[in-house]
Amino acid sequence: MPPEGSLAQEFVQFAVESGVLRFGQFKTKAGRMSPYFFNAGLFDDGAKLGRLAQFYARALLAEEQRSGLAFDMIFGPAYKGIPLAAAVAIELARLGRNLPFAYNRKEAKDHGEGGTLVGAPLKGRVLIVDDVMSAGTAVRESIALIQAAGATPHAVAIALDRQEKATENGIDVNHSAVQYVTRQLGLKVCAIARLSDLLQYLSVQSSSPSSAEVLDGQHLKDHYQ
Ligand code: OMP
Repeated sequence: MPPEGSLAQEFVQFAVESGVLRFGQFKTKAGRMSPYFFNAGLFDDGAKLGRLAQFYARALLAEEQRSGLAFDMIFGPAYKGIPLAAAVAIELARLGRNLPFAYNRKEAKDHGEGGTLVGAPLKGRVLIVDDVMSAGTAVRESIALIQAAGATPHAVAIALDRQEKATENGIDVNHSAVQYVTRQLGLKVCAIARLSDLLQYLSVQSSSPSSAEVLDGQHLKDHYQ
């Protein structure tokens, strides 16, 4: 579902001003060259993280109104999803929605409580909170983890939907990662902003690269869906 326009514009501006959204030449995890990159790790103080959590919460509440989105708990995939999901859980609790929260370790712990999962037991309809969706690999890993624990991956909240083609076995396929996650895997996707919002933002800014420069990049010709 496309996010609410003004929320998305406000968020893109916040990401650019925080230095989280940058322009240049970047290589993505899927090996694609990109004219921009969103580094959520640069929401690197309490105020920025708190504001970011407010954007996620507003996008989630708008999605709830629009499509009846509902979930029983929050999951943050290691590493970057952990502080994001924690911040969103705190913000939702502040708004009167106190929900269980869990995250994973990348390496299993063989002492103490052991295992790879930390926090509340994974059960019911799980909301995955992560930073960005590009080819959809990260979200598929989270889905597998949640299913293996016997819970239901129900929805994904991301800050930015790059609107790129999904990959299967490392090869681009002819639908977007979000389409793949919604249609094939049956999850709802709630993005604060999408690439189209970034392009709209650039179209009214004079200091940043123009939307045409970004859109005409080879990356988008090859991978934009
Ligand atoms: P997919 O797993 O291909 O969907 O890519 C998502 C992951 O790529 C994110 O969780 C990030 O680790 C990373 N990423 C960014 O953080 N920002 C970007 O702008 C692009 C990527 C990326 O590598 O595609």
